[in-house]
Amino acid sequence: MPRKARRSVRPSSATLALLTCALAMPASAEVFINELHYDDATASGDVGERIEVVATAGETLSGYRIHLYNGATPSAATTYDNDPVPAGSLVSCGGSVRIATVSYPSNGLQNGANDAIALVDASGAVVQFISYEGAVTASNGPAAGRTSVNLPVSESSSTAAGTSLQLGGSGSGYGSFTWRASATQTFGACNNGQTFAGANPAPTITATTPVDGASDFPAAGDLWVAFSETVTLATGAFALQCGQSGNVA
Ligand SMILES: [Ca+2]
Ligand SMILES: [Ca+2]
Ligand SMILES: [Ca+2]
Repeated sequence: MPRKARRSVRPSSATLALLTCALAMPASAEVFINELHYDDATASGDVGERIEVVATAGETLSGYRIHLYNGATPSAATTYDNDPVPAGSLVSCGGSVRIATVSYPSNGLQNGANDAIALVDASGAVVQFISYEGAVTASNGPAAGRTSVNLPVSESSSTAAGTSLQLGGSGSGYGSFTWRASATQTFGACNNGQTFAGANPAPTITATTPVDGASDFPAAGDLWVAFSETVTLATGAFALQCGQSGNVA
């Protein structure tokens, strides 16, 4: 009588090697600062100061951090704070993107002139170094020696609370968008007038060992599953289901 056998499968080292080969990110994948608010007219102190980060292919933001630089001396800006970027969530803004927001206490972000923000990835590499109200050169921290890219827009002590500076436009990466003057804030959500091109499709399985329907797979053989992009596998993510048992070679 045929019987079904079912077992959990743990990826072998060979599996991991295959996954590594198959995991090239889409060329358009990019992580950047998408929105910020640092100064407003609230008499008791700025409110709702935040920095939003977007990952255009929905990639993980685990390990990313925001480092803040005081550029009162623009030629030698120094760090005054650094915080982790939260995991964020997937949001559909044309294409599906991951959006995460770092929130600060009142006056947690300095008001310039010349203050800067470094976005740093999990390996410690600076992926973006921008400033507001003037360029700076960092003298310490992860961006040491680098000169910032100054934003073309800024806020002031007369900026309305509840607004922010945001990237707008249509495209797939930072270069496709432009910074816009203060508008109603959209932290954690799609920016005003910003559309990401292309959906972010779910990963697909590109190859397996054994192939579907194989009849001669050894009982102790390694199972391989290759995906079209990076995936994180939970324990027991796969099971081998046999329609019929038989002799083991
Ligand atoms: Ca400052
Ligand atoms: Ca502030
Ligand atoms: Ca937003």
